[in-house]
Amino acid sequence: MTAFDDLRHLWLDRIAQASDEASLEELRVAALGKKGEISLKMRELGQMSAEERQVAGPALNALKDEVNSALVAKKAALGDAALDERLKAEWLDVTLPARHRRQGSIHPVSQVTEEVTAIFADMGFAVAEGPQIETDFYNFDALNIPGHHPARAEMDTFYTHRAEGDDRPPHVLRTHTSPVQIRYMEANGAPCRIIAPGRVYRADYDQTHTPMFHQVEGLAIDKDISMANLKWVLEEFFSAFFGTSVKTRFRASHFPFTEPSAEVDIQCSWEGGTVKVGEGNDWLEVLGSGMVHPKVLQAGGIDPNEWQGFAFGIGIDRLAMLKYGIPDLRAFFDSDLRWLRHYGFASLDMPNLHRG
Ligand code: 2U9
Repeated sequence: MTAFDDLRHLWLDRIAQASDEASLEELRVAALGKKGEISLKMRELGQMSAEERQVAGPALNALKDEVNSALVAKKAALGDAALDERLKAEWLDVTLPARHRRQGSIHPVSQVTEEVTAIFADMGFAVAEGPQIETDFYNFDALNIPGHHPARAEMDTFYTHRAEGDDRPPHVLRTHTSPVQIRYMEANGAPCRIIAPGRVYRADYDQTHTPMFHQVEGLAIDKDISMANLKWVLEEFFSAFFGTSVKTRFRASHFPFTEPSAEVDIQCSWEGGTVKVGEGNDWLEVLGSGMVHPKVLQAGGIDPNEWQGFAFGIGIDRLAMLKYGIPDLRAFFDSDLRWLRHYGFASLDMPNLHRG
């Protein structure tokens, strides 16, 4: 069968010399495709005599199998070689340092809110939250600030717009977080011990006021709570927050929602234009407080003949400025990246809160 031997050598040589997968595919079609040389030879078997076919049939089949195997093997070899080439050309130095990515930072207001929350949580206060857009009932009436009360005007309230013909009183952007506490009293009754941190809004803008700022208010209601408990809680709080023992001074004051009411100063010193908390003979006003007014308890659905409690309100932004020496309140809300990088905190940067 020299003719088949020639054919065999011819195709095995061609396959051996194929340099890429495309030319190998062309060879496969030319040999074994429908009109391929070996396929045509297979068809010729039909015209052969039975004796001739008995010899040529198995030889052609063997040739077809051999060429097919050679094609498969060559295809795998070409694939391996291509992969080797790529692996040689493409490489990665896994020892190189990672590309630098700038990290964001925690805003001082968020940081201080976390710190304040952690300290009060330690004293058994839960955190309550509520809507920033309120009805005038929750923001004012329930807090003993009726329509004609001067405090309404004093609070520089932002009012929402009402559609023509809608005579309901407009909603307001809450001017304090007190409505959160009214809602909490309504929902949970007494006793209670909560703080309400969050954003509040007043139409006021100058060096010490921004139209949005942050407060944390506290409320503790029980059968025998007094101003003495309030003083202890506040001194405990300030000492933990500033990391040093801090004395407080209560001055009689007036708020519609508390009776009696007190403004609270913390002990500080002024030296070279900088204020230091917890030392010296000066005083710094930082918060308002008092015993919750009976009408306010009533508005929250709590019987003032059975329960009483204290409440207080602190500006968070002011606390942040004091603790971290930040001079300008307005910079808090400028979103200046250089400022944020300078005054911002790393995500796990929780100071050791001093327990006195
Ligand atoms: C309820 C009852 C009473 C919260 C209080 C103050 C006094 C106060 C200011 C401090 C600095 C606001 O951020 S600030 O400008 N707050 O002086 N806040 S008593 O009294 C409440 C709250 C809720 C139910």
